[in-house]
Amino acid sequence: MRFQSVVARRLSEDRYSAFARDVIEGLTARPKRLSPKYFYDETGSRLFEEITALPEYYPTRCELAILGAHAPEMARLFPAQTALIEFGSGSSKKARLMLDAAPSIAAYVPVDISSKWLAEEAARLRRDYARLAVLPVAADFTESFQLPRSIATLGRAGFFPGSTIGNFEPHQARAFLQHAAGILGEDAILIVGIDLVKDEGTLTAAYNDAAGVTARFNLNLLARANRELGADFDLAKFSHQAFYNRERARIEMHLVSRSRQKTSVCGRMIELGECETIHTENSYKFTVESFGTLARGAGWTPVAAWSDADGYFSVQALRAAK
Ligand code: SAH
Ligand code: AVI
Repeated sequence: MRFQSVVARRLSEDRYSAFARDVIEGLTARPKRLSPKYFYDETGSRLFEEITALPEYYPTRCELAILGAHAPEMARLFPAQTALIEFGSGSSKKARLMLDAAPSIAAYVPVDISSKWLAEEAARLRRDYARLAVLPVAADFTESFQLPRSIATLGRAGFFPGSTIGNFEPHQARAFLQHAAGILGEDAILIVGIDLVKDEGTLTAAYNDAAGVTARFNLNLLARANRELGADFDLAKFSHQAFYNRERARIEMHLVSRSRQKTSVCGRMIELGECETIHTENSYKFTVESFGTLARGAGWTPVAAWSDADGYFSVQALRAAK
């Protein structure tokens, strides 16, 4: 226990300095940018959970429906005695559908950057799945991290739902898929959720909800910099912006400076012009074909795909090429 708390503290100190470095680098760049991975402190994870329940945010509902109907077919692709490794596990709600459908899963390894949220969800899972080994890993999944030693004798299946892969640039998505192949090993199966290209109205509404939760999620980046870095962003001086960039098939989220302003982060002065934006997230949308090309380019072979009745979302099963 003592050892665990030292590890957790070291992880959060590393995150702190990486966060400070990335905020200063991103806000002194042109155009200004911040990485979406920093949305997810405890407040951000809670706000994301609120987003998933919004009437406008269709991806979670669609993917839950697909998994509800097809998880047993996906589970049949897993090796006997599997460790299910989820990249960016959040509330683990979708993993629960996989666990319920797949008696072959002996261990569940949720990997997430939001360490406190992760620990709480893991405790809930242990309570609800008494015979399952729940082995959370607090890590940035784009970097190398250690898997628990106790899964060494198990097969491995990867789980990457939520269209979190859409938050990467295409070259990063490819690099991530290669990285996941290395983690999961030869002949592994990876189940990936992808949000599909659709009409612009549906797409933009999902990121501009009437209740303003997505705006609060976006602004939490600055609130987090205030909390953790002693920055002095006045949130009232920024507005949320989300639009569909059709050419690049992505939703872009920005924070727009309402006026000319100066703010300080870790002793560095940051200047923003009126209407200048901080680019906070891309959420790429795919077609089944465009995702297939991406996966093949990263050494994976698509072996099955499932969709919802509206064709809004797709869950793909990939097998690592030998
Ligand atoms: N899989 C869940 C949650 C998706 S939200 C679902 O489908 O509903 C994205 C999740 O990925 C969040 O929990 C966030 O904390 C995590 N995340 C984002 N970037 C990450 C990174 N670089 N490393 C590890 N986790 C990350
Ligand atoms: C986690 N990720 C796939 C979400 C998305 O849709 O891009 C994050 C999000 N951003 C705004 N709303 C939800």
